[in-house]
Amino acid sequence: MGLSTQIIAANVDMVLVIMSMKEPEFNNGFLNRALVAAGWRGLRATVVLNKMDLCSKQDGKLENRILSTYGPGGAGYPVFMVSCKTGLGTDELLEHIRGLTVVMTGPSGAGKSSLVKHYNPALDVKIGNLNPKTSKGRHTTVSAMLIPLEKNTGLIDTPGLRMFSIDHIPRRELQFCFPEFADCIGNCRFRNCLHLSEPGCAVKAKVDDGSISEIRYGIYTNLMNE
Ligand SMILES: Nc1nc2c(ncn2[C@@H]2O[C@H](COP(=O)(O)OP(=O)(O)OP(=O)(O)O)[C@@H](O)[C@H]2O)c(=O)[nH]1
Ligand SMILES: [Mg+2]
Ligand SMILES: [Zn+2]
Repeated sequence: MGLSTQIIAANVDMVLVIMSMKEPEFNNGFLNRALVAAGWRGLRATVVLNKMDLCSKQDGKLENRILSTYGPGGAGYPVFMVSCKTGLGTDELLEHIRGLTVVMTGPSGAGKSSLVKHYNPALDVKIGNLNPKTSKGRHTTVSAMLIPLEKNTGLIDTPGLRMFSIDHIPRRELQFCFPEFADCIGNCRFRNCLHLSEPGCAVKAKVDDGSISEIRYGIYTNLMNE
């Protein structure tokens, strides 16, 4: 069962992509694909970086890179840095999803069920331990579950995924899954421009002048070349 099946099951307003900073290690490829998949479904997406309590000063560089790539100034997704362990950032996140039904997705072990438990400690939700050798999760949650948090707010816990498949998205449509490209798509010299190496490309021009993140553009071209 993929995200799409779960989304049909409930009227979902937003996808929360829950990634851990560590244990398991932050996974660019997962996040990139999850954001594309959400965009393809026409869903708003929010990035949640969990396990901030495991981060030290040395991780500041990674944090800044993630923020500038995916957050305001980059792709423009809301980014929340949280810890289910200490509660850091979780009030702000709750404020962000208030009144919405949101579905969580993320790698196994990222802390999706822990977030549910944090908001609703009385709930009998299974939290898994990690494989000590790989620091990966053990696929503890096996089916999707809608947890009502407060009036009109619902959080859908789902089984962790190994990877997000975006194979169903036609190549020429991938550009529409990058929200920061939206403003200039249509301004390219060629109508069917794929923003790779065509002359007069408006997307490429924005990359060159720094208004589209070079890292995000690189993510786009890598996914296009796969
Ligand atoms: N240090 C730390 N550990 C956390 C945090 N959040 C969750 N964990 C731990 O991460 C492990 C996995 O947590 P789960 O909530 O079961 O992860 P999940 O994303 O639901 O995993 P699946 O159900 O397998 O997809 C558990 O050992 C949690 O205690 C956090 O903020 N900090
Ligand atoms: Mg779980
Ligand atoms: Zn173009």
